[in-house]
Amino acid sequence: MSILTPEQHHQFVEEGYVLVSGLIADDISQRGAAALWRRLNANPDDPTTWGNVPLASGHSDPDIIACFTPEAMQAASELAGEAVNPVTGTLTLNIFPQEGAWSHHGPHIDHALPRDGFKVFPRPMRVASITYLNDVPRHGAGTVVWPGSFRKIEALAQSDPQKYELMATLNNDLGKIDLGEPVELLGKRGDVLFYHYLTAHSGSRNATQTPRLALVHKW
Ligand SMILES: O=C(O)CCC(=O)C(=O)O
Repeated sequence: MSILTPEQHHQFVEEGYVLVSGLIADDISQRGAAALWRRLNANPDDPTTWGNVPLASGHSDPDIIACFTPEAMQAASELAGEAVNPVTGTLTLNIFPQEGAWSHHGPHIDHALPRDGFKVFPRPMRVASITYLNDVPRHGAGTVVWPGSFRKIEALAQSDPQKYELMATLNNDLGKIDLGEPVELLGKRGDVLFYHYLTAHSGSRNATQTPRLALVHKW
């Protein structure tokens, strides 16, 4: 039986992303968040402990890894089109409150660092996920996505497969196409965003007082 609804599958196919609300049970995401705070050596209730937390860090704490629940793994597998590998460690991206106005950082695609040399075809990953470990209000560092952008980016790649052999080259040329209007995704702890490997997306500034904690995992 499918864990995702036909509407959720449809959204992923049409728009290149889907935010699955409440995919992670509340007690599991709560324990995951508490474990991540411990691992970051910071206290959610004491902003004086937030200063030295790095933006990105890898973790394999059992309570964090437990957030990759059977339901989340099944959803990832459904969208990947094949069973995804079990998770033993994950990257976390934690965006603490920042001074100044909210903005996103501009669109990018993943796996596009020149030194990595990832190719566009065949796809270098099956599906990407971002699991939110706190509620993400407006301007609270929600992920920004460009709906349907994966089709336009794929068309650009196919327009000159030699030129666009590498993800890095394709990423550099995103400015050449009209990606349309972006959407700032808002959510709750336990929601999981899945997106297609060619979906343009961006992190965004955190203009609230609440840190945004998330697990970022790509299969
Ligand atoms: O932190 C976010 O919401 C976006 C993360 C991102 O852009 C990425 O993982 O490539």
